[in-house]
Amino acid sequence: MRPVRFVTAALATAALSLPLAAVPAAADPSSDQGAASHSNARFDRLRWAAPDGFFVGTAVAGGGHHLEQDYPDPFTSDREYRKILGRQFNSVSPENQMKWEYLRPERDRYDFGAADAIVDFAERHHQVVRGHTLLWHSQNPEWLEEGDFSDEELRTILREHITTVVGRYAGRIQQWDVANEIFDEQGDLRTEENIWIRELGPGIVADAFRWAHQADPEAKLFFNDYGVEDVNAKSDAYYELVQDLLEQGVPVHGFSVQAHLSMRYGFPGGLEENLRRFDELGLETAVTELDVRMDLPEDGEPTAAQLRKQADYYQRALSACLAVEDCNSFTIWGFTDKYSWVPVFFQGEGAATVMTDDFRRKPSFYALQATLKKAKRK
Ligand code: 9MR
Repeated sequence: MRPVRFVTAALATAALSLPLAAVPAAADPSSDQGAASHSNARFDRLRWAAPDGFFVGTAVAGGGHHLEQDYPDPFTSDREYRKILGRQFNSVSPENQMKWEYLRPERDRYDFGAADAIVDFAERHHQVVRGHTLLWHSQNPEWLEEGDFSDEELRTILREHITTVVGRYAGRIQQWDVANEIFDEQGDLRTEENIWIRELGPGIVADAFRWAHQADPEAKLFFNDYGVEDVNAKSDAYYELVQDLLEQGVPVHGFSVQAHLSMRYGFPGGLEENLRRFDELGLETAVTELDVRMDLPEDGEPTAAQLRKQADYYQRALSACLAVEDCNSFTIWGFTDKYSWVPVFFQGEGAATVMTDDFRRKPSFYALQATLKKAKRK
């Protein structure tokens, strides 16, 4: 079968007709000297298209579901993947490599190997890093979840973890997802699932922010969750909590929406309004894990209409963020379908990212690129 070329003629011409003078000349380590394909040209990159001070990021594939797939570790083994990662983005988020189960194989042993490699890569490529995550109910090591600790011990374990991890990367991580997914769909705290809240009470969340702030006063500290794109019970719960914490002087700096979207549902039309109400509280906001999954036809290939609809979701999510003053960070949860978590977790769904398995650009890639360029010109 002939591979579909997703480049529309109009977009390709627009990109190629840019004056060469518009292309910055400074050399950087992500320079694509020697690369033949126009798709690697500097002016063609999302990070170049982004307005000043706006970060366009991706998750860095590794750990988690990747371990069960029949390919080697993407970040360390896939050269093509690494090239695109370094060239297209100016922000990266470890997909799994900074979660507890990776950083803390044992109570008294940290393993920073994979996380360090990502932070080093990011610095070489002039990228910022979003740290993910410090307090969560999932992907915790067994010794922690099954351990028999007193409240005091648990508190010490969390405090040491945050101090050690945030301290290690102090000055090198732009934003931390301090607390991840602490509310359920109804807007109730996960008092059963989340070991910290269950054992130590809700006040531990504020402490986590305080400890993180002590360890790195520069890093912006975020609440991060899925299903909070719209104004709804869950995002209302964050809105209340954040106001309460700010009144107490707790160092909370940001609220971020993951945005794992599905074409089975309409686009969350309240996204901009929702981000704006947090912005008006004085917080930064961010889109941290965008992908847009779809039901795949029998042959596994999305139709042109599906790809157009997907591009529209990507464009609207980015536009909502760009429209809100302090929404400066926009991250997609992987850039190639090859490594997406979606088909592993949702049977029959997939094609959720902006590039095909073999890194061909989908309409959603061009939608992001065009939207960034338009914002840059303003
Ligand atoms: O993409 C991650 C995948 O590799 C892991 O197997 C999975 C395990 O929970 O976590 C995925 O990332 C999640 C992120 O850390 C938090 N928000 C939801 C993401 C998708 O599940």
